[in-house]
Amino acid sequence: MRIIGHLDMDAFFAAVEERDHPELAGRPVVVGADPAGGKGRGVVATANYPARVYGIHSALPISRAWKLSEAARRRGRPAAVFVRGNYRRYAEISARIMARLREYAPVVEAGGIDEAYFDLSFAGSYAGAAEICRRLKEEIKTREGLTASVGIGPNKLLAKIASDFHKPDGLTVVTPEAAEDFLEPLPVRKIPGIGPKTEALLARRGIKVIRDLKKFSAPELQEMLGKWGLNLYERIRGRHSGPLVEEYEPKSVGEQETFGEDTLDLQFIFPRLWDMCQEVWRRLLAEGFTNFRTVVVTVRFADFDTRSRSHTLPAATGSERILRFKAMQLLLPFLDHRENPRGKLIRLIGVRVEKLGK
Ligand code: TTP
Ligand code: MG
Repeated sequence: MRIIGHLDMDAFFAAVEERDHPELAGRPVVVGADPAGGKGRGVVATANYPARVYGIHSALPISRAWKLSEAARRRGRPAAVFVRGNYRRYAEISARIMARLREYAPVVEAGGIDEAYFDLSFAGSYAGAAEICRRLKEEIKTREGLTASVGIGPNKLLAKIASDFHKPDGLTVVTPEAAEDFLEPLPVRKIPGIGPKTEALLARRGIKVIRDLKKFSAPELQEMLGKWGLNLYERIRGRHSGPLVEEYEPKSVGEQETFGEDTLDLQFIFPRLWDMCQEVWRRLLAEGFTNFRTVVVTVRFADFDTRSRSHTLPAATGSERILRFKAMQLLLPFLDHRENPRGKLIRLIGVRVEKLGK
């Protein structure tokens, strides 16, 4: 019998800030870019639960978060505290939590800075697995002063959906027998892989919850969503065979920057791109890699329309010069009629390398 756990820290960055700064306790906290009195241009990394009550959440423009906080203040509610965030510190704490987790389970797959899958099959039963997770949560609480939510299920898919089911400080167990009933009332968006676009496409056909999706045959789903429809047919029935991938290797190294103002000024943009490539290169080496094969450039226009272009080289290269050259080649079409016929101004650019090698 396969039993998989998924752990996800609650409001991770914000929870670390609250713990490190007791004066923040109980207040709405927003970690992210400088709001600059409502004129700030980056985004929210995360918000704690009191701030989420105001409608503030990850990836929201920081200026919107500021307005929501101000609106709350005018209603007599406490204004949010905006914190820049200390990413190195979050990474350190994450590494410590992952190390603790490895003492509880033999196989751990780190899925991101604040989440991991782990194999609990050795527990022999769901009750045994739940007991292990209760102790793990307790240890994280006492030793790190942070709460985590954990899900347990027959595969990664169900474990992940279960960890999200009851937050914060939750523990949700979904046995194989209960899996289909557990999934049916959930919004389709809860299935990893269904993003806002697929959600909207399905909503137009009146499909809101997983139960609605189950009315369609596998070929019908394929018709609707392409190849991924077949995969989805299995997923909404709780079936998923993905193995845990233990060795954690960064899949990519990237940098991005939101400009102080929207621009199409090449004299401004190119040096920024240059610096970003330099920083990507520095981090690639710092992570122990020496080469890459793929370069990705992302552009976000002033209207938030966001696009990426990538190029994979025929062979890996260890040249920073080639990184700069390729990044520039990928960016250029966004600056002229090829990808930007209406001359929209650019808000953000990003550079990322993938297919890393040593
Ligand atoms: P999440 O686990 O998605 O969010 P969370 O831990 O803040 O809140 P929850 O209780 O709902 O799990 O992401 C983990 C951290 O990753 C989060 O604290 C900040 C960072 N992050 C970003 O920087 N930008 C983002 O868009 C998201 C989603 C997360
Ligand atoms: Mg989290």
